[in-house]
Amino acid sequence: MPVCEINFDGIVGPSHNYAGLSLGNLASASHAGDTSYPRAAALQGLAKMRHNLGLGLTQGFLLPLPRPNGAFLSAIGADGSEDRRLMAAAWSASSMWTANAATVSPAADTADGRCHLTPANLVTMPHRSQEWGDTARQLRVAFANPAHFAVHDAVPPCFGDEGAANHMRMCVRHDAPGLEIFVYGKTGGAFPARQHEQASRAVARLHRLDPARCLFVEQNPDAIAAGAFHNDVVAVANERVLFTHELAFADPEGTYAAIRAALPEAEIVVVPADAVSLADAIKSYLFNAQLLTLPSGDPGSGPGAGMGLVIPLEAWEHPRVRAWLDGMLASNGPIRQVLPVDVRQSMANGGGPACLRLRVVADPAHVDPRFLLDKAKASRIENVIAAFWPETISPAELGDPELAERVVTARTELLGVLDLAELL
Ligand code: SUG
Repeated sequence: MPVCEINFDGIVGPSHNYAGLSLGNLASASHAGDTSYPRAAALQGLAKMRHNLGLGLTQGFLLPLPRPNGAFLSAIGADGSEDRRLMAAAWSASSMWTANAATVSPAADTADGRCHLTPANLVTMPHRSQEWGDTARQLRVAFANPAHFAVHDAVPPCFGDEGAANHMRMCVRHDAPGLEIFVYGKTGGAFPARQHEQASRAVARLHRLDPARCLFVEQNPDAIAAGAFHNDVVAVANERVLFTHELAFADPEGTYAAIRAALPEAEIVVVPADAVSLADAIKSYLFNAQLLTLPSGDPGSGPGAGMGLVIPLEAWEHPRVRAWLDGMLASNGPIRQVLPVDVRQSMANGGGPACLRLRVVADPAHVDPRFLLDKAKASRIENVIAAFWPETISPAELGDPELAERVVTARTELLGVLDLAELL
């Protein structure tokens, strides 16, 4: 099979809830305390995967992590007197946002010709800092072939790393050598800068990237302060195209010039703040989109032709964003299609279509097939979700032993139908 981009979506876990745990993530804060719909959330996520599979793309998935996390609760000596937010942290289904699972460098970029993956330590947020050990375990099963993959440990916790959400790769074609762009934050006003420069640099070294084909770029502090807690809330790249808000980077012109110097084929689509303000971009999640090279795209017009932008419905329904998108489509630029999807349950926690997927450029034949989706497997997953995922969870229920048992059973059933019980 040829090397291609495989999107690994996180299956939304049965404990999905709104606890308002992520400072700096405006959606998480504004939905704190709401009742969540885990079953609907997981079905929305699955529908997005089916949608992309239907475009003729290769689709994979990653499993929800074990929750509630008893090891975390014992490590903090939980006895009921602890802050409720710590209980909520142990129940979080945040591993659904697999853009934060790891940073991935395809084989074409690395000195040893293997695809390298480094799980993100996610240390800035207590609920997310618990993910990486189980994520690494899972990645080591999915990408077990040592001839083709290297799965590292996370970088040390003194450097915050948020994974692929702060990493973009540009290239003429997915299987060609790429320019890897690491976006870090220094400050974000009242909000934390979650990606540290030294974490990005460590990942680039671990992945044995060519320093001449790496860029380290500072995120605009104003963007973080406005709620862009990850760079993928304000920019997304695919092959030769960068789709970005004008205010995404601290030094936009310097960033574009460096990209063009390293990749003369680069096409940079900048959305100006007077058309879509930073606030509108963050509210609508226009940029938290999957920018995809469509297999059905215009053959013959060169590499990267026929790109589609999978956006959340919230962006499609936003009048100023819609006006900009209509203009973009009419201009016949590199992005030819806009494809809205409904991931509202995830969006209410600040996770759009791009947050829900981890991109791995590789030959699908080298990946453990149990992590790849087809129609029949999608139906099996759907049946388990429909039968076992709780319909609703209110934050007050977190900690309830009966609900804990339901959540554990739901995940066990899922792993069973996927023949992945070794990850229990
Ligand atoms: O880390 N939300 C996630 C959203 C992650 C989005 N990912 C990307 N942009 N790639 C976060 O802030 C909310 C959980 C809560 O409040 O219950 C949360 O963790």
